[in-house]
Amino acid sequence: EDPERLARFEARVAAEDKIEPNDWMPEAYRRTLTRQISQHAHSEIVGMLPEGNWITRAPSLRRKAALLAKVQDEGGHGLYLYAAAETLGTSREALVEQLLSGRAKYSSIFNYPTLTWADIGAIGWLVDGAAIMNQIPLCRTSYGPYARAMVRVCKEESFHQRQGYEIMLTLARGTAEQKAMAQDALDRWWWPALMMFGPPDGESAHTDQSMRWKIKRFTNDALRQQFVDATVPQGHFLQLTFPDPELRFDEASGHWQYGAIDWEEFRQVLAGNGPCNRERLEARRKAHAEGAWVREAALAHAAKRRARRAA
Ligand code: FAQ
Repeated sequence: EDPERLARFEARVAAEDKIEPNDWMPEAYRRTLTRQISQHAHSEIVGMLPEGNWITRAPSLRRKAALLAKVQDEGGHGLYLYAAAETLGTSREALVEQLLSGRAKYSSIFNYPTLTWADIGAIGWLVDGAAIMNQIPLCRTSYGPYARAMVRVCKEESFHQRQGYEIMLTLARGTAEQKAMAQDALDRWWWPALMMFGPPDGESAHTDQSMRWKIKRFTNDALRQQFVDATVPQGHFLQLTFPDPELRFDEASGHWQYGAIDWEEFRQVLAGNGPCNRERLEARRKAHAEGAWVREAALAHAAKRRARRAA
């Protein structure tokens, strides 16, 4: 790679200039962004499945309308992010094919099942809460189309987080049975939510380079700590208990200290052995196959219009 062009690129990144699709960029920058943005898009699309499972069983019309809107937002985020990834030169068809063939990753969190209605509350509170913590800094990421996409996505995520927390609050103030459901959901989602931030900094393959390119603005562990600090008081307000006997406030640092994360579980989920990996990919493959006629019809329609315009 031309050292002069590289130096110019690095100077622009250092000056907080946004890199745009037609600008020169190092191939490795393009590759890692395509990887991260497409994994993010896949996560949104696969992330519709655990919650979609509860749309028909939401306990009231109001809850159903809010959940339906949330899941539709996630579909929108996915499409928005695929479009941002495409500006880097890989087609959406190719990216989707990487997901369906099992070669591309998507967030580990969506391989866990939603067993009760309280899980919908816990997902909004914890999973969207973690997503916001990770995505607010991405509004300042160095690649323009990704940064701009994140602004809108974050606004919608904060509505998602509130609808989840409000479900938790209702359950936590409800009957003993409802409170037990809320506690059980927190017990099952807490540790997987902490894993969403990725491996510890010492084992993170991409963090150093991505921080230098200002793709990532904080490390995985820094964001995980911010999330714990923000979320523990919220859980205490609900009068729920975190499934971590080592969780304690450290006066000296001003942070909540947490116990050891089971990274073996994380590795297993990434390797395809989580509780729902197979089911999730199966659902996506089926939806893709059943949507083939829509893609064919859209192409046929576009071809007809082109022919009419040419005539
Ligand atoms: N799950 O070197 P690092 C949402 C992979 S929120 C699976 O640290 P990096 C909203 C990583 O890709 C969820 N894989 O990697 C929603 C890499 O593998 P590779 C999506 C993970 O990229 C809410 C390897 O491990 N959000 O969808 C995970 O620097 C509710 C080494 O890791 C985003 O994608 C994981 N948890 O940092 C929807 C945010 N963690 O590619 C529905 C954007 C790591 O070398 C309902 N992404 N890996 O094969 C990011 O900020 C970063 O990509 C990180 C990982 C922080 C996720």
